[in-house]
Amino acid sequence: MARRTESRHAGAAYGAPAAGMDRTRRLVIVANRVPNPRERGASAGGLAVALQEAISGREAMWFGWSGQITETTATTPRLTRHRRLTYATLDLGAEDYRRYYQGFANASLWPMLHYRLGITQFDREDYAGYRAVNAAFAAALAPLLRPDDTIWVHDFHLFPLGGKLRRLGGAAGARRRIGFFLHVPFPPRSVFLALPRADELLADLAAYDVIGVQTEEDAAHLRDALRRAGHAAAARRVGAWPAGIDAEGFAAMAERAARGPEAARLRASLVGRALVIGVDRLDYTKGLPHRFIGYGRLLAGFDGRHLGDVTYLQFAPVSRSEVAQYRALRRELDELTGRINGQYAEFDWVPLRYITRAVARTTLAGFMRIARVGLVTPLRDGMNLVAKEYVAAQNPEDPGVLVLSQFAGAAGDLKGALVVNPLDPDEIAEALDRALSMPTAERIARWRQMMEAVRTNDAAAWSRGFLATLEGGSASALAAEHGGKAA
Ligand code: ADQ
Repeated sequence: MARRTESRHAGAAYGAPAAGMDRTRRLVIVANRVPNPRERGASAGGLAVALQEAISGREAMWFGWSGQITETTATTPRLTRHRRLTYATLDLGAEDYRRYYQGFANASLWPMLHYRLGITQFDREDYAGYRAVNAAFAAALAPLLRPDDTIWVHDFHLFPLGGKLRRLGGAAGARRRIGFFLHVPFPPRSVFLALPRADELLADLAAYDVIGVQTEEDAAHLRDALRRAGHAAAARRVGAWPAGIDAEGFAAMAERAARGPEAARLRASLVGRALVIGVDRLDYTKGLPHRFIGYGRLLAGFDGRHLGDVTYLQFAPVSRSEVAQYRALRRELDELTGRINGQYAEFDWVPLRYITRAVARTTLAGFMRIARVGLVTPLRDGMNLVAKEYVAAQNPEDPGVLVLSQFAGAAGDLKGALVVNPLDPDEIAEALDRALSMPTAERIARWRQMMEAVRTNDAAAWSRGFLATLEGGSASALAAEHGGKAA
């Protein structure tokens, strides 16, 4: 899918075929968060893992927030070099953190982009703070840039950044290649436009040379919104590149970890029971309450045959706990866990093990391999890398079954999953029942299809596909796209 999109879209946008990635240019990655240089590898998060391939073999800089909160937002980035990669980080002032990050990014954009208008908030001062932090990022980044850098901006925190960088850079800024990738869904235009100032955000997106999203559905929504807001040229620069993982690397890690001491402890604790695993951030987009209720129905129904026979292990590290909805969700899950365990547990069996801490990636990989079922049921998700990690972690001779929401971007690729509507707890219970009794031959056939997709649309294909389009277009065509501003 990525390859097809790339050539069609490169041809349509620039009138020239993509010439491929240009590793002689420096790659500048801009994202809200910059990984800690000391935490590279095993404990790095989804974005960091996905971008490893893009960074390797070329000079790169990663610019963004340090994760530190100080009195006022810094104006000069802190630079740390690690081989050919420079980390450039800014501390955020407390007020900026509250308005830009907790406010507009997490309480306005995040719910709206996940189709949750009912809990979408809007506050003009938060929005002003969001634009101010984007301006501050651009002002701090501009002096570090070289004329032929390729700039790749990530996610909804930074919609305005590209336009701000162009305005700061004069003629050089207009010529520079700046791409944007949205990791979360892009909803239908009518949902997007419900957010005040949505038209300004669309104009922000129109400043980028290439605008990437996860799926063709997202791309269609974004093109429609751009076109009807008068940004027809920008609509032609939209393409879909599904984010992926390092499939072979994760598989090897899972195999190794499944032989380690933690996996042995987990296995011993199961005493032969089938394991269902869930791995998510504690977020209301992940559909956790419906999932817990679905699991409760599995235990309550099906002639009681799953009672005492299955254990569900859910990791859900607490995130964004300053936002009210997240605190409410935590209370709801605490209560559901108590109710399910109170109702069904035996003195030697706890049906639901619920852990609100993060775990090391290697440990997770090993646990995923032990699990008979991977339960991934977000109400809406850009892609969902956990689904792909679960598939990659499996033993090819005795793989587990993936139960997957139809509303995760990953459902487009992973046809071998048992696909469910995450709003229907009974459907989740039925899928779990089917997964737990699925014969080996069917499990293998389904897993093979999924593993093939995870390998094809891996992290390397994602970043290569996007960057080939961004770096392959000719400079004059890009200049024409931006109203002929380039000299
Ligand atoms: P996220 O919303 O963060 O990413 P996801 O794609 O699931 O979601 O990636 C999460 C990563 O964190 C995975 O690598 C997972 O293993 C790890 N993780 C999750 N829970 C963990 C835990 N308890 N302990 C340790 N690690 C844990 C955004 C979008 C997604 C999109 C990605 C990549 O919201 O839809 O797939 O970007 O584009």
